[in-house]
Amino acid sequence: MTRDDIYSLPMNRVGEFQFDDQVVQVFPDMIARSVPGYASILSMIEQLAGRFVRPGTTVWDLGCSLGAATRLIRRQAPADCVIHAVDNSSAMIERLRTLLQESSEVGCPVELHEADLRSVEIRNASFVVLNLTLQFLHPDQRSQLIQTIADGMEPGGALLLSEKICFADPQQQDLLTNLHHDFKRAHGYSDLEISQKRSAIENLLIPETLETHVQRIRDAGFRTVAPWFQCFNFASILAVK
Ligand code: GEK
Repeated sequence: MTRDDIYSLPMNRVGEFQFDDQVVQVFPDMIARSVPGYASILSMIEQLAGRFVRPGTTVWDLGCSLGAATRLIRRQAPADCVIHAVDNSSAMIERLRTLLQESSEVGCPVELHEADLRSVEIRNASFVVLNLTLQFLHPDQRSQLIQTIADGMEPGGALLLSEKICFADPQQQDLLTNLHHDFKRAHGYSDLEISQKRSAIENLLIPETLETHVQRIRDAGFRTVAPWFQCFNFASILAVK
């Protein structure tokens, strides 16, 4: 795994973060050292796939990056399912295509889509994953996407939403932000790297509160909405239609 040192040297001007070739090279290391609980969430996605993916249905991994969730879900999916892995970064999709071709893993078909997740037509879905992706969509566009997912899902199907979250209470916000930065430091990021990455991503990744996410999912018609995981300022919600 190539180590992420993209922000290790001082930059005159920190440009906006992009999911380009440079990021693709280091992505597994970057996400593991930046998102507390990432490995635990992935492992639970596999467990949830075992429960919710139904024969003859579709599965959607929206903002799939290098397909970490897709590859785990595939282990659990019946052979007559189709997993749709969607990402609008061509660098991510091309690398995922290569990883799948080189892999000896077998399972149901995986269709790769280099596309904006707002443009996909979801039908006959039993399991939809938005693992750390909704946060990159403008907040005004989030309800429409969640409604599209709800409408395209079979009764009993599940949505897994993981996000970086924020807090209404300023003291809680400060504390959990500091704990997240401690996590990054403990995993080898310097203060310079933390601060330059923050500048690169702050206008792109817009966190909302857990309550806002839960309400939006309820409003879309999911009958059970269960926050099931939180580590500092990252949380994951399971919603069943
Ligand atoms: C994982 N789920 O490893 N349409 C499609 N893709 C998008 C859009 C969009 N509008 N906006 C962002 N992306 C993965 C991790 S990473 C999380 C997800 C992170 C894509 C973007 O190209 C990137 O690959 C992914 O969403 C977010 O389980 O880097 O913090």
